[in-house]
Amino acid sequence: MTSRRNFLRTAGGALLGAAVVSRVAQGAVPEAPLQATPDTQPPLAPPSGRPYQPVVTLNGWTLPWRTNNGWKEFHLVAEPVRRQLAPGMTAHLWGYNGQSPGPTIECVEGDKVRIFVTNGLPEHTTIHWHGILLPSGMDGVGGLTQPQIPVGRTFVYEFEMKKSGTFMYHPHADEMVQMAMGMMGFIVVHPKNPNFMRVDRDFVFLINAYDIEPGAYTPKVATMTDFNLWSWNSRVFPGIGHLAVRKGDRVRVRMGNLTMTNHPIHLHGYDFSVTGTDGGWVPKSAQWPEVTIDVPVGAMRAFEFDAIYPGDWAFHCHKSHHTMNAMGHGVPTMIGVDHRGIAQKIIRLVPDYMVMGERGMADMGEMEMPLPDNTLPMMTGTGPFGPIEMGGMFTVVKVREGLARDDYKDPGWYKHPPGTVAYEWKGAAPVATRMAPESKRATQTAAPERELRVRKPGVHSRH
Ligand SMILES: [Cu+2]
Repeated sequence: MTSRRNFLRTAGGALLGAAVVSRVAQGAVPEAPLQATPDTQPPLAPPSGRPYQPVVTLNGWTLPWRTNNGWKEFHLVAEPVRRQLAPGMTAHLWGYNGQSPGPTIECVEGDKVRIFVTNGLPEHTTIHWHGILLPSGMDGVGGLTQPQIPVGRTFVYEFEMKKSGTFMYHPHADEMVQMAMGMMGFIVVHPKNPNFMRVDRDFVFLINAYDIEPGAYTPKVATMTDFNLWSWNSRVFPGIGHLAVRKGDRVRVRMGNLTMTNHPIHLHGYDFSVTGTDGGWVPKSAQWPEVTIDVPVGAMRAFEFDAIYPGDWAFHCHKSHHTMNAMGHGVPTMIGVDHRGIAQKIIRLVPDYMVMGERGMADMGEMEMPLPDNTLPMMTGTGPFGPIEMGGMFTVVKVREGLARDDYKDPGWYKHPPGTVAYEWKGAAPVATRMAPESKRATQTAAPERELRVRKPGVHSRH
């Protein structure tokens, strides 16, 4: 984390000149810490106030605060940021305090919070506190409950956290653009009683999506549903952090969806209980079991499980397009098409043309394909047994024996006990009974003429 003092010094005149700031008795705006790395940061244990089990933000961090006369004071700076989506691709986004999403805000039920929001964007903004019960004038809807925050100015939001739970923040100003550019953040309000809904590990992330042409840096802001980068906290596999879990821990995962479509989020190896939404905690008697939880648009879900099964457990969105990166978008289906002869002719005209997909697309997982600068292969990542063939919304929950209570480092790949890995049959091959092959079927007398339209892979059309 770097100091924001330089920023405050240069922008100080504008900050202190804002009328809203002078209403605060203490006058000075708290420092706005800045995060320079997209790596998952260790949980921030509360230095003061009521105790709680802090959360871990996947590829993110928690915003430090100061206490001032009974108020917890935070400072968010909305600004353009550069976010690495995964090694090999950086996006030019808008976010808060150096990253997109912005830092997670953590506090405790009953806390009075004062959040300073400085606008370092090229246009006005606001912040809406999604799910928080607060005075109407603090709700952050530009034009409806407050004037927009002009460029270079700082506004102050003050409210009491009336209930614990899972919430988020995002602009309610030029919303389509500002959310497509990555402006959002997580809010966790911990229960006053630290034993209520207590867990040992508590992971949070926002589900977001971008449309960035291979080779470009800035998202297309008018895309409605056809995004090509499906991300968790503005990261895609293999850039999404692992969830390191100690065997025996009670684990909670909380997610919020700020994309234009629902995401059925699936965890392997476990069944889990749905324990919360952005509306509140689900009472024990009403919790229900799942292995996939659908997170609707503009909604949040929390689920919990006891980590009793060690292993490397895949954790991903179950829409298979959402576990592909940009180069997988708009690729024509070639399965069953024999284009040996035609490929030779095309290569004479387009030397870098590649034949692909005629036997499925698994080859893409290991293929060294020439990519434009600043994009990612459609499926990527390597595991202990070879290419993982995933992208987008995919990561691994790594349940291990003997981790320290506060150890979230990547424990490496799981060492399977002998005799517990799927294996190849080496005995005599059984004789399979099959339908007659297509060519021998009586009805098929002549093969139909095939008309073949060949497109180069990765063409992103129909927008
Ligand atoms: Cu999805």
